[in-house]
Order: sequence, then C-alpha cells, then structure tokens
Amino acid sequence: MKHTVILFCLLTVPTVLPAAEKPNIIVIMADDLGYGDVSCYGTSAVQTPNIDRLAREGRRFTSGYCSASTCTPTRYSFLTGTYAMRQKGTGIAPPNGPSIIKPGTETLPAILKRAGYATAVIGKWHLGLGDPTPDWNGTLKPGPLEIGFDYCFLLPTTNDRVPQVYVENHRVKHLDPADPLWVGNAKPSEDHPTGLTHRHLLKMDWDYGHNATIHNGISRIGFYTGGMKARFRDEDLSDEWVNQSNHWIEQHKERPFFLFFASHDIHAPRIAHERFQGKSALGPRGDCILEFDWCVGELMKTLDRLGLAEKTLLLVCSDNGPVLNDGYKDDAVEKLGTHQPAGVFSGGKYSVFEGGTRTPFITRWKGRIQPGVSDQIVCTVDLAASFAALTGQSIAEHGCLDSLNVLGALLGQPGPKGRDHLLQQDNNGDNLGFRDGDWKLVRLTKRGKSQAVVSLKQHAPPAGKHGLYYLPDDPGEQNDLSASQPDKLKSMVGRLDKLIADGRTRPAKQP
Ligand code: NG6
Ligand code: CA
Repeated sequence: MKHTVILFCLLTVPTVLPAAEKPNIIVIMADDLGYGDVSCYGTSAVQTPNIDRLAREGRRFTSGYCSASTCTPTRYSFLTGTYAMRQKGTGIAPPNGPSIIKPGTETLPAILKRAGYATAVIGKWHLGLGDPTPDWNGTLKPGPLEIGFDYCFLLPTTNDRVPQVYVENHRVKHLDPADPLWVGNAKPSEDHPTGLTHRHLLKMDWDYGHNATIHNGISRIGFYTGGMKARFRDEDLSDEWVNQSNHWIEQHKERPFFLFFASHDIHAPRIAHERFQGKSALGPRGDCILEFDWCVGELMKTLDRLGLAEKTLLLVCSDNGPVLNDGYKDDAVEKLGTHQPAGVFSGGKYSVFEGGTRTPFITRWKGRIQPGVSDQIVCTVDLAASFAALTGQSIAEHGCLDSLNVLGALLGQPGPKGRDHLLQQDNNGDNLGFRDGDWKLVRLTKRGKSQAVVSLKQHAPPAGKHGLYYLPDDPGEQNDLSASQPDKLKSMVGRLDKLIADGRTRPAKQP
C-alpha cells in the first residue's frame, strides 16, 4: 500500500521545469540600422569590428526582425510583447506625446523585475512621457518607472524632435527652475529663430521638415525655449549613455540585471562625436555606424572587465531598417557608392518589404550560446516570452499577446526553435507584411514615403492588392507570384486575417 502511494505521487508530480537561469541581459538596440550596414552582414563599405566580434562569439541571425519599420511601434512591441497594430496611438510619438504604454500593462521589464532583476533603460525612449502631456518642469510620470524599469536615463523622443535634454527617472536633469523648459507645436514668438528664418546659422542643413527650433546649429521638429543648462550637445549622446551604462552595470553587478541600451545611432540628425566625424567613407551616416559599433565594444569591454561575459546574454538589434535621406542634407545619398544598407532586401524604414524590419540580430552568452549563424525566424516582439521562459516567470494571461518563446533559437539549441510566421507592419499598421515560412505576403493600403527610400530598391503591388513572394528564390521581393499561386495566396490572406481577428497569437494557456 505504502509503495502504491509513493508510486502514485511520483506519477502525478508535474513535469519538472528546467531550473530558471538568471543571466544578466543587455539589449542594445540601434536606430535605423539596416541589415547590410555592418560588416559581419556583408558590407565592406564600413567596418564594425566590435559587432563582428560579438557575432563570432555568438549567434548571428539571418532572419532576425524588429516588428515594425519605424521606431515607436517597434519599441512598443518589444517592451509589451504585443504587435503595435493592435493598439491605436502607437505610431511615431510627437514631442509632447503622452506615455503610450499604460501602467499595469504586462511588460518585459516587469517580468524580469518579478524574476528579481534590476532593470534600466538608458538612451532613446520615444514612447511618450506623462499623461495627458509631459510636465517638463515637474514630475514626468507615467514613464519607464511605472511599467517595470527601476531606473531610466533618457532622450525623451528622438533627436530630430525637441527637446535636447536628458530625463533621469522623473525629472529633466540639470533643469534650472529659474529657466523653465517650454515645448510646443507653434512658434512661441515672432523673433524665435528657426531653421526657416535662420538657415544661415545651421551646421547641418535640413532638407524637408526639421525646420523649427534650432539647437546646437541643427533645426528640429517642434519648438522649445528655456532649459538652457539642461541641454546636451548631440555629439555627446553616445559617450554619455555609455558612461551612464557602465556606472549602472557596476552598481548592479552582483544582481541579475536587465539593461535596455537604446542608442540613437544612426538616426538623423547624424551627428557623431568629433572623433568619428569624417572617419567613414559614407559620410555622417557611416560615421554614426562607427560610433554605434564603438558603443557595442565599450559595453563588451565593461563585461570583460567585470568578469560578466559568461553571466550575460548580450543582444544587438535595430528598431527598423535603413533610410538615407531622412530630412537632413547629410550626404547619405551622395556618398552611398555601392553600399547596400538593406543588403539584398527591398525597402527600408517605413516599408513592409523585408528591408524595413529584417535587421542585424545577434545574441552572445559566452560559454552558453553555441557560436554560429542561424536562419531561424526571431523578432524583438519575442523577447518578453523568451526571457520569461529563461527566468522561469509566467506571463499575465492578457499580456504579451504576440510574444512567442524562441529561447531555443536565441540560445542556439539544436532543432527549429524560432517562429513559423511573423507579422511586419509600417508606422501605423496601414501596410502589413506577413512571413509564413519561406513565403512572404505584402498587403499595401497606403503608399510608403518615397523620399525615404531613395536608391533602395522599391517594388510594390498597387495599393489594395496583395503581393506574394518566395523568399529563397527572391529575397528582394521583385517577383510577385500572387497571380500564379492563387491557392498559396488565399491561404496566406486567410491566415493573416485570422491573426488580426484573433487579437493575439500567443496561446492564452501556457503549455
Ligand atoms: C518622420 C520624420 C523622420 C523621422 C521619423 C521617425 C519628417 C518628414 N520625417 O516623421 O525624419 O524623424 O519620423 O523616425 O518629419 S523613428 O526612427 O524615430 O521612427
Ligand atoms: Ca528608428
């Protein structure tokens, strides 16, 4: 009888989960860096030795994606694990935009915080602050600290938008109350200098948009006054963020930590530090690639110095594909030569062709990840579920609706561990891409911005029609098979429609 009870107990004990591992996690996200913009992905126009070293020591993905072809929706889905097209108001955030991720939302930092991690975001935010608008002179809340981060040191929007100040936790850093910061959409006074009225003062001229308030010889999107002591120089952004990150890592080296290092390189205005200026053959855009590579190298050095390389999963990715002229005259087009920023892919930033979302994507965890190249499909939207699995955390049932556990692929375990499908979107989700294995469906309801894709291949079905491409033969999506493959077209359109209608792709019940 006794034996029967013991046997019964043994048989009913749930399958033992693998012990949770708690490596430190650093996600370094570049801004507008294309698949073909780094040397380990094939370019010889610019050298990125640090990223190349990371790839040699880790896994380099050939189907690594962000989930959207602009910044705000990719960052939204990276942090929430939900496709941005499911949530209105997730397009490119304006300077005075409210906090887009509402407190109480399940997020990647919240999951890791529950796992005992110290969590920080250092760099570009661009997901809004405050509600209904940012209180620049008071408490900037809600923001990262209300959705799972313990610490933040931010550029609030993007650097071609005002204001050029750091936000540390809830406040604008170094703000003098006697010189309040005002941010707005209209010219504050007749004599306020702008890129239109004072173009002769500019050190980098604008080409379109970007002609409002001038700071540091560069005119921006939006207007602001005051906060003079709080303003930074564009040239110093990367140095400051590397310094802040090193400091924060040192402070938290005894704990598992999660750092989201959100670089502004290589977004416009492309103003690298003076030591990188003129150092690439590609002009400022290439100089910023060198600066981004330097940042990756500095963080790797810090991990080596602190003996953390074997205790840290380091991931490098981008928030959207490449763009040449994004509003400033910075020679990106003129100095391009034969360089292909999106590699063999079509489109780039703003596009749902592969070049818009397929980007450099590398994971390294020394001693744990088998180095190599992976063709598994992985996406930044998956990091929430994957890191939850890694650290043994469950996910709120109604959160992270599209985040799939691709941990096996990220760690280079044998067998197919990536996704079988992926939704790709443009800024507001008007245009969609849908990858299903080797096939790609493109659904355009609006034409993308043509000026942004100068000299990147641009080939598209007419608005309202679907394009269908077979990626192994046609990675550049040039040969539309929708007419010759009606069955495939029908099944993919059906799958895409279902994915949207279902409201989620992560199974509601966790296995
Ligand atoms: C666009 C800007 C572009 C860039 C982009 C956001 C114009 C004409 N274009 O509206 O320059 O700022 O927004 O880029 O203003 S992102 O990478 O942050 O999404
Ligand atoms: Ca971007």
